[in-house]
Amino acid sequence: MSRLSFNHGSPPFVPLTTYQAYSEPEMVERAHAFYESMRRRKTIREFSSRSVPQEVIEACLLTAGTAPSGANHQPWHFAVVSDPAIKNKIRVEAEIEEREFYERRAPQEWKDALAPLGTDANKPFLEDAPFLIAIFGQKSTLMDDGTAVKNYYVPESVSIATGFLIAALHNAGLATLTHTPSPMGFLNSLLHRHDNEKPYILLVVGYPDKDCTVPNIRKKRLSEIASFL
Ligand code: IYR
Repeated sequence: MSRLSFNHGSPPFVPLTTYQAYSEPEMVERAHAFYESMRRRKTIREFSSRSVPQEVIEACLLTAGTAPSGANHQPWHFAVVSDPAIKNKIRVEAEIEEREFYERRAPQEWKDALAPLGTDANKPFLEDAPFLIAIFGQKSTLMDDGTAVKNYYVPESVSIATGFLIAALHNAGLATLTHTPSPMGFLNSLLHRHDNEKPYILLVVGYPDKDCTVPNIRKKRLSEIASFL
């Protein structure tokens, strides 16, 4: 039996009381309304330094924490950074890796793929944006007695929670950038995270700068992303 306290309820099964049913017309309306909201989300790279209430971030993290996960182990940790000194250290370390990436490591094909996005090794948003959320996946959950409980489907679980988080932040009126300095092991030492945790994404969160522009790119049509059999 799992030793994780959050996976032990008494009684072990309870009636489903949270499910909300809608009529078919309501379902259609809600599905379209959510799409109309989500399709306005754009990844941005030019952030305003305007501050964001921490309560908004906290509520969005609670939403992320509702994500499904392997064996309900919830193998994630969100390190929320607003301290300018820590943001500066993250920027310095990230730009070292990014310069290496753009000047040496990245194959030409990868650089060609990134060209339409206009990215480069300079990452001012890591200091401009009010919040950076470093998202870690936990290979195991460390118990108070020092033992470790193995986690399952960690990348899948962390990615789903990250999707929930991005949607929640967008819904709250904030913009994000899913930044992936590679490698980003420096986040463990800067943010004091144990090495059972692997950084997956550095989510940059805030308001768009007033002169923010975005690449003129499109999402695939339904027929390009789905088949019905
Ligand atoms: N990590 C680099 C490169 C980069 C890679 C991909 I794939 C992107 O979609 C965007 C950027 C950077 O952040 O610039």
